[in-house]
Amino acid sequence: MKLSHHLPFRGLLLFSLISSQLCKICEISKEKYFHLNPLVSTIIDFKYTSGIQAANILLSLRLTGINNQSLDQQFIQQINVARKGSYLTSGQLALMTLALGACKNPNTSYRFDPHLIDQLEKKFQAEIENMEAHEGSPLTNYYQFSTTVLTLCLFNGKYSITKVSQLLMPNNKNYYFGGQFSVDTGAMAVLALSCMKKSIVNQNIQTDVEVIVNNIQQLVKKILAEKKENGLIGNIFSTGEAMQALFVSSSDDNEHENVWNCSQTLDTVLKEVSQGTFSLPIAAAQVLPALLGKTYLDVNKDSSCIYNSDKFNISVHQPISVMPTNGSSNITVHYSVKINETYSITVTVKNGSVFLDVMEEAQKQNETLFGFTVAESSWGPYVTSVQGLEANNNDRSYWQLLSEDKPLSQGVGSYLVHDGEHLEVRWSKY
Ligand code: B12
Repeated sequence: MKLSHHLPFRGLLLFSLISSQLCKICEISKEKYFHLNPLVSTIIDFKYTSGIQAANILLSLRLTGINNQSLDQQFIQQINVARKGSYLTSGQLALMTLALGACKNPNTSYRFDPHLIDQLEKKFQAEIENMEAHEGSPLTNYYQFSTTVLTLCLFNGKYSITKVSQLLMPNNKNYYFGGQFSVDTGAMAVLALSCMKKSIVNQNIQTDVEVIVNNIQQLVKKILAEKKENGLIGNIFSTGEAMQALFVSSSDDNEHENVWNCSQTLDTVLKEVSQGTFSLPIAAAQVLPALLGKTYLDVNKDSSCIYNSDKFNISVHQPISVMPTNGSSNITVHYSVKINETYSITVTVKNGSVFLDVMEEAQKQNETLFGFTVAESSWGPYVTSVQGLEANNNDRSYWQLLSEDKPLSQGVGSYLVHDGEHLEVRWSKY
């Protein structure tokens, strides 16, 4: 009796499992692999990486198999140093866990440490408690919360599926920054939810499937709504993870194929690769798996690492450079700090300068109005305060970067400024 009651459901689950294995993945063809060389060179130029960069990079190399044993060990060591060194946020620990557990290094001294999962369960709990105490705001953000859930799901850690399904509802405020849907955040949530769906199916659990599938479908709609005419999804830096989300969810959303032309997206990304857009190792690491048809759901702690770097003609000594060669002439740039009032200055900097150079020049000329601080992060320097006013996660405040009144898609350390441009740092809420 009990068995027959479960039969239609089992049929549905089986169908869902089979169709989820049939999901459409487009990847670049072997003849085009050489296009990836600049990306790979940037990624493995490990001397420039911090702990969290190392985690993103190792994860990317292990998923794609563009790796060798000595590189693998160097990155593991770097991550282990970072792990023990300082306080880690939930997302940082999750990314390190994903990277360290993505496959098995044959050297037994690099065995996966199961304590990572216990520690991550505590981080997950702390995120939940913060949301309960602070009107739904996590300690970090939903990108990190979703990465944490994804990791616990992949490594069989403890988390409440029901709670997470409710929290990852598509209308949640944490998917938005200043009213704008964050494609990166939505993509990470789709990956987490897709893993949860798969594990529910495997364990034959009935509850929550509908909510999870509905969340995936709605989030995918929001991601696809951010698709641009040239095929990018969100911006160039969110496109790789958005592709991963679309790969794993195509069985939950039949409209995919009509709405998304995967090869157009691939072509546009490859064009950007050739133009040096992915000059930061973390940016290169985040886009690489999708270009080779891989997703974070391919992490498998029980499989042996593949060392297949010979497939690519890797030139370790030629990472992409963003700095143009002509640094001798000067340009004039207008710069403003906006809190309630706007404080403006015009400065002269060398051609080829980045936003940070402009801020430094302005600070030199007037420390009171243009004094600022930055903190080093995996994406470069992050502006933490201007005029002594500090950004704060608890009240969702930050210093937004703009050019000609439009938000920038790069940080102060990367964005190349132009002659006559109007730059601004604006005290904002997200
Ligand atoms: C959450 C988030 C934010 C939050 C950060 C605060 C918070 N509550 O966590 C807010 C909304 C404030 C934010 C701001 C900005 N962000 Co943001 N952000 C993200 C997001 C979605 C997740 C970051 C994260 O938690 N990573 C995981 C953890 C484990 O890594 P982590 O290194 O410890 O994370 C920290 C840093 O990434 C830092 N951070 C977040 N954004 C940025 C951007 C830059 C340029 C730097 C240097 C650091 C930084 O904050 C994180 C939490 O402490 C990423 C998406 C992605 N793909 O990574 C975009 C992303 C990193 N952000 C981006 C950008 C462009 C910005 C802004 C420059 C936007 C703007 N026009 O002002 C500003 C930063 C301005 C400044 N003050 O320097 C880009 C960077 C692209 C690039 N090539 O540099 C990304 C990739 C999004 C995208 N696809 O465009 N961001």
